[in-house]
Amino acid sequence: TVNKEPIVISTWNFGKEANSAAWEVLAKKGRALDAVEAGVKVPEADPNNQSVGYGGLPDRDGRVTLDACIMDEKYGCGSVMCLEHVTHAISVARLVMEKTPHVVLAGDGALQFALEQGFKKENLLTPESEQKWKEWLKTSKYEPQVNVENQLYHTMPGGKDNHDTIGMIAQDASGNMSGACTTSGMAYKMHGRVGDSPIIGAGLYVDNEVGAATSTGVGEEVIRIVGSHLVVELMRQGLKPEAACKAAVERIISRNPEQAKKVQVGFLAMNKKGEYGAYALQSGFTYAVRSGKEEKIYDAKSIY
Ligand code: SD4
Repeated sequence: TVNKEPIVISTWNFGKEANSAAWEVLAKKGRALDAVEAGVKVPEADPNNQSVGYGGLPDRDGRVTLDACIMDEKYGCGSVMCLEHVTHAISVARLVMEKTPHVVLAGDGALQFALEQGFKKENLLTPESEQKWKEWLKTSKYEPQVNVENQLYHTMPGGKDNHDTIGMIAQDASGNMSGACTTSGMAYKMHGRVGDSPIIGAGLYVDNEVGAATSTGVGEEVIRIVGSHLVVELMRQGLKPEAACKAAVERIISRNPEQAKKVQVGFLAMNKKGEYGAYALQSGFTYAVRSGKEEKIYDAKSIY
């Protein structure tokens, strides 16, 4: 049976405020797609959130580059990768889906499209984020370092600087599901680096027949297993959301157990019954739920 009581879930503690914005749409029997866009715009615009949108930590060249994607109830999807100068990457991703024959726009082309659609060119690097970057430059070599992202993740487990991509999934009063995922990506990444978040099937996947999933953490690990799509397919085979998320996490471990101990990846999923669950490699992954029945932050179970 398909759940028709609206519900929204999203990654990390700040998902709570984002869920509230999504809930305003859902409570009025609005569309899940509109709800997830409205929801993730909240952290995108928050300068205190240094991992999404405005105020996001820059790459090692000092440039804030955003990754985002959105998916509706009919396999419609849109994505922007490495987009600069526009806070609401998710809204640009939605317009890629609705106004172009394409699914993905990247870099300069994504910016060009956004400006044509009326978005204003902004500076996304706040003084606070610039300061942190300059501190980072003092000790970090200004050249690609193998596993620098892993070191960053490792030193900040669940920390503010790196672990806070928002992925959101909603189900509306018609029982339809949609999802959105948006991030400034890994702090101090190489310029041009794209994570899992804007890759359909990796950072997000929605199959309105089955359910939806999203991910957060070291994107490289998620891309290798096409994580969110994997979680959805496991739910199709009958696994509950939490069990499906756990199986995806175990897939990451099976590839390289030593590496998996050092990094964080978390999955969050919901099925058509409105059942939800999550699982992470490391402890510290939290997610927020809002429905007619509850407004709550949960700690995800984890392997380590
Ligand atoms: C990325 N998955 O760019 C994102 C980062 C992230 O919490 O989730 N941070 O790889």
